[in-house]
Amino acid sequence: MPIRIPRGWEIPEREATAEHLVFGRRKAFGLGAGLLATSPALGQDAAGLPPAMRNTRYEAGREITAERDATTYNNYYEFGTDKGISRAAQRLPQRPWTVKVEGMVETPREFGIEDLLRSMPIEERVYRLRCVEAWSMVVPWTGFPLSALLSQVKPLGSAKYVVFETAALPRVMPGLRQSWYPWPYTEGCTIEEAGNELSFLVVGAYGKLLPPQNGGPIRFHQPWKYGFKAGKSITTIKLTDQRPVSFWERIQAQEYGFWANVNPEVSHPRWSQASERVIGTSERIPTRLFNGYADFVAPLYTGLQNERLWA
Ligand SMILES: Nc1nc2c(c(=O)[nH]1)N[C@H]1C(S)=C(S)[C@@H](COP(=O)(O)O)O[C@H]1N2
Ligand SMILES: [Mo]
Repeated sequence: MPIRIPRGWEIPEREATAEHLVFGRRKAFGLGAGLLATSPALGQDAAGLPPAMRNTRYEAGREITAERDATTYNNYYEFGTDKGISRAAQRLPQRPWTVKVEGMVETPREFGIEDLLRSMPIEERVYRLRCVEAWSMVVPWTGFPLSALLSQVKPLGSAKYVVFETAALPRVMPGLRQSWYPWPYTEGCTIEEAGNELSFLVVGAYGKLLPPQNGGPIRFHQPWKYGFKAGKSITTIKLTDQRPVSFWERIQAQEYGFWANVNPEVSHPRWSQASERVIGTSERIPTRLFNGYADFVAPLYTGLQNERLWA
């Protein structure tokens, strides 16, 4: 830490298929009208999201889930316990929005979402998402590596964990009235996991600003872990030497642990994790170890055999 991640547009030409460029802040990027006119992906709703080239290092190997499915089938308990919260979530104000990065760092800082959109190495990654409930999708997220943000604040050598705290706004989140839940929704990972190249802070999806129901304006995603590890609508990122007890672990530690790495051979106490239901089709497909990302992340867990690494 910090690890430098090559930006999508820095990968060799032969690897980059340059699928689509998303032109948001046209003026800010000084793009001429000619270029804009030739861009097929130019869409009005892309305003605010900087140009993001797809990083083809991360192959999903499956068809991208329809945008409509990914943005209307959501888990976001602050808005309700069923999947149909997308309309209710529109009440979550997206601006102004700041993310505090604090705790065991040399220079604690508060970042405005606009600053992050301007200054971070933004790229698109098509990642698989596997929920612990045994369904999955494939989403083209726009964002930047967590390590790029952490290098701005310089974690201290004593920092061992990264904790994500997410928004809790009773005025717009009816779920918070269910006071037996340990709000705010909090998640975390080790500093080594945080530094892995796959650990991604997401600010967009499908070439648009990330909609609130998917965790707008900023959420986390580690595609080798069950989806509940991916905190939505993050307000604070804290570096600490104490392992955090996250939202689901506090509710039911036997079912939802700290590590929560995807493993088809380790059943949830109440159901099998061997296969998953693909959202948008009625297909069932086999689940893969580390959700298919073992090449990237398996080395993180050498020497940790005594930990409960799987959910
Ligand atoms: N703040 C918050 N973040 C959250 C959740 C939540 O209820 N609240 N649900 C998690 C779960 S269980 C999953 S599977 C993913 C779902 O992300 P998606 O709706 O974008 O598919 O978000 C995760 N992040
Ligand atoms: Mo989930």
